[in-house]
Amino acid sequence: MATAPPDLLPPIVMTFAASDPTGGAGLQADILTLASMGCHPLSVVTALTIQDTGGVEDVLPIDADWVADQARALLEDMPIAAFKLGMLGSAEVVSVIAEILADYPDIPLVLDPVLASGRGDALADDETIAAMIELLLPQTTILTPNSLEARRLALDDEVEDDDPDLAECARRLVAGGCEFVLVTGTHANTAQVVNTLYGDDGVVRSDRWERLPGSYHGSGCTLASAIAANLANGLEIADAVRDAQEYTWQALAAGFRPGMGQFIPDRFFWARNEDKEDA
Ligand code: PXL
Repeated sequence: MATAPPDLLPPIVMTFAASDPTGGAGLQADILTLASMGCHPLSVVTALTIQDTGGVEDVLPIDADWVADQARALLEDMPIAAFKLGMLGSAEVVSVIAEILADYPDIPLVLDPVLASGRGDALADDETIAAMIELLLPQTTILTPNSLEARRLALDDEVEDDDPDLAECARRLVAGGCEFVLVTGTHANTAQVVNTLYGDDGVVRSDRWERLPGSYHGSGCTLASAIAANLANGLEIADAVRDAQEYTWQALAAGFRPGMGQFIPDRFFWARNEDKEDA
């Protein structure tokens, strides 16, 4: 069968994430964001969830061999421009993903360390978190924790009353092997949301955004996928991060509340703007 040359393809991004049937977060959020930003998403399912816009009811991790086989089949068939990792479900799954990624060291990797939902449901156990730090961090181009996740990942269990500030957390995470860390400030008690990108030499850029009212489901997944899409499209890291924040802010500003719980970002806000203006 004839195949299109790579330069005629949209950039292909492979996401490893858990299904969120609401379409708010997780795999569905990644697919919507990547497609909206001009990429073709390949979706490797790491877990299933039962949830509505009010909260997560249950999680079923997918067998690690099934995760590996989903990815390997795609990787042997198609060229990948970027990887994005979200909720991974178990330490075994983290381990097989790390093994696969080690075969593709030149492809940018965005790691969104999903530890809990925005509503507080735990989405990673201690063993999964430890595996992420040990096996994935050293392969990561950019890690995108919120401030709570940054603290959890950077805290030194051996030190009594360890209380690093966010800059120190970022320094430790870069020392742990990732190239860049974008710490998001949605959980901070500040008038504006401040997101800060750190690299080897400290702060690379810091961006401030008007804090939107309401509680959003899937903002972190949207931001991390948008960064992956921008890297796949060839942007440098600082530009990829800036543009992805702009995209995410607009998706949140256009968010809607389809049920009784959280708001969902509208990742296709640009496709609907004209209708709104005409109305
Ligand atoms: O927003 C983080 C997240 C990621 N992935 C899945 C989720 C959530 C939050 O609920 O359900 C599947």
